[in-house]
Amino acid sequence: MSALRIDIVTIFPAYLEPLGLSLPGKARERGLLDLHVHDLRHWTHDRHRTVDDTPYGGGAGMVMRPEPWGEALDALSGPDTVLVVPTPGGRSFTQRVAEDLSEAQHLLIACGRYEGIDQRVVDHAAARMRVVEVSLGDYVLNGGEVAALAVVEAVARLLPGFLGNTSSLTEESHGEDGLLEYPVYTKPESWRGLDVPEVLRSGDHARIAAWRHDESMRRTAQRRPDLLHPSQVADVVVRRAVRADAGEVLTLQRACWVQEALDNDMLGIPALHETLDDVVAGLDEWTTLVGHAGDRLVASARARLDGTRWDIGRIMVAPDLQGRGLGRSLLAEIETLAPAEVTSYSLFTGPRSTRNQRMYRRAGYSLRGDLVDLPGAVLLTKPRRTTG
Ligand code: JD8
Repeated sequence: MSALRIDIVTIFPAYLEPLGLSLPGKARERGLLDLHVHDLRHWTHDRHRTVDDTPYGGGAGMVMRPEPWGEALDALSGPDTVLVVPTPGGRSFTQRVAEDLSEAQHLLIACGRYEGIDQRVVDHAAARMRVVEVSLGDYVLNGGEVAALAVVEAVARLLPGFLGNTSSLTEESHGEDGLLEYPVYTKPESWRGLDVPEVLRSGDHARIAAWRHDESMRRTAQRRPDLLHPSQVADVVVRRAVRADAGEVLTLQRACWVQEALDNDMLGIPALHETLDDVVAGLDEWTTLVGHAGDRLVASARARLDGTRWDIGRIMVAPDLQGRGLGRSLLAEIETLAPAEVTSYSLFTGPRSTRNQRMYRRAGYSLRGDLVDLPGAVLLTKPRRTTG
């Protein structure tokens, strides 16, 4: 098994020195990782070793010049190279992406600075190699180096033969079951009046495993309901709606939209005034999911194609079950039903539906302002993340 080669290009090579320590350091010692850090200025030819210039179209800040990057990528890339470009606009860097990158032969990580790298560098590279643009998270950093540190550490620890017992890989957060990790304890048995849970001292491995799973479920439902399939939240079974569901959907709709109308002082909301026939027509026109807790219909959501946009709507959760993340996981579920041509998702809500807006933002949607064809409603959209 040949080592994974990683080349990192940056104008701050010293920023990557920590990679000589801890995990990546051990991976290098064990010949699992062949890591090289390069100074971009090596590929400049002027006395000032210039890597930036003013932006076309004006605006604040400077942009990284394409020429040094072009020469650097020419020099460092080969047939198996995957170009990894940290950028705020990239797809979220997740455990899945780390697992994907850990199977590559060669990663070339391009760390930008200033306002970013001239777009033609990535466009030119994309015609020659696989390019994966990643974002560490929804906050703004000053450059790509921090993301490069995270990518190398997350990938290095997945390299075969790196972790002594791979079982810990499956049990950790975002591991195989995608749940958050359970709480961990070590000696002493009692500390400052706080005791280690009895079950962990019982030696009963079945009980311990069950306790740990329940703790993971509880934490995930509380902190990251988006990581849960709807069926894991409140034991709700989700399926495609059929005409026979119309009556219950109408009931749920009325129940949910009374609150929405009151919150937004918008008694004119169409959903509140639809008839059973309207709902049946809607079930024919929209891709609709319904969620049942036992035989009670407790949630629904729908979507339809609008050009290349997956227009999502009517995300409804029975009032007594709201706040558990069911709406969030139903939204994630209906996003997965988007046809191939879809490039973005859209939904709208009331200008004063702050809880809805907060949930949509947490799900990656951005406010796009007022909805022209529904006065008083606000539009939110999210780009569809393409698998790099
Ligand atoms: C690469 C330049 C700075 C970004 C003007 C501030 C990743 N999650 C993340 N947040 N920010 C980055 C990131 C920021 C970068 C570069 C990654 C290259 N900047 C720019 C645009 C606004 N300055 C990131 N991964």
